Amino acid sequence: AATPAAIPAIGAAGAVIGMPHIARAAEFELKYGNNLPLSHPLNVRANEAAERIAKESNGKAVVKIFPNNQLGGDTDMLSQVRSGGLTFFTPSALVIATLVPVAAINAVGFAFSDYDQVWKAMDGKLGAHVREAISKVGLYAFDKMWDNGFRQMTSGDKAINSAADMNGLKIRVPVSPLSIAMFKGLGAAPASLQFSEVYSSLQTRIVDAQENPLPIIQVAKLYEVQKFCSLSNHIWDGFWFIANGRAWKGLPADMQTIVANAINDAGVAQRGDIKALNQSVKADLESKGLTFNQPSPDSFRAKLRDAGFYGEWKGRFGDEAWGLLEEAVGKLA
Ligand code: X2X
Repeated sequence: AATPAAIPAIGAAGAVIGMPHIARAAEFELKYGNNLPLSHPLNVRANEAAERIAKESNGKAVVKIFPNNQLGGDTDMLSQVRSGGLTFFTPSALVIATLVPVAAINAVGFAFSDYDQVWKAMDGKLGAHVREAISKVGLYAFDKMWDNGFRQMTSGDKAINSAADMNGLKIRVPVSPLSIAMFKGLGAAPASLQFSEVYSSLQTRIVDAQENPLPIIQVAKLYEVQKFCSLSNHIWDGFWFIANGRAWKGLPADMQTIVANAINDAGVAQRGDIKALNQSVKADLESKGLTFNQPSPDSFRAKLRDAGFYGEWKGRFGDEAWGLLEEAVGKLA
């Protein structure tokens, strides 16, 4: 096949390069990997941040983005950012919790009811508590968490109207102990799979259902392999933008400022994108064949309570983190 003469934004390895016209080698080459398609706001805004970093650093710092699991799935990228093979990674709170358990605190089932609660908590004491825990494993977490969204359930055979419909349901969840515990508590048969495997596992019916925010269902084309979408809002999920601790400390202070400002500002803009998409995506997904329903949270909450989910996870997260969560959302257990 002919090689196009120049696709300026795409490097040889498929990486998107912040400022490709800068010919000399950058002093600081920062590799960023993530698990989402290029069209997701996470990548759109990260690309803007990369351009700003190249410009403001006069080409000294260049961020190369490896989207869409090009460098492996979440588990691989998490070990790469720990070893320094990757400078930056954006794991969901659910996923970084395999390393930093308290990071899953925002994902307790049916805790947050809206974005005002979410950002007050994550930009406030709860987020600070989690960032502190992330720093203890040698990673640096930027101040502003990025949005994944409220997670919704999709299924292939029948709509999920209440917790009773979840009995024995084979549902894919991220590689995360909290997700497994929660869906077992709901009576389902959850399977942990990396995001890179979700589309094919639904297509081949290894699992019958999955759960993700609407913008991901759209960009990953999950409507092609699912029929129903239940607006359960069961978990609020966000991405921590993290850096390898040694690489971060190795950047001079002026570079740290440029990079942190660009990434945090892009994160705040990305939150706005997801909020806007939440309004518009449903109609698009309906036109592509998904049938929606909106169940009451009551039967799900009651089932989780009866299964001892809240009591168990209060114990696992500890009184301090649980107290900060309840400060934000009210009494849970
Ligand atoms: O794997 C998922 O479901 C995703 C994309 O939402 C996360 O990164 C947790």
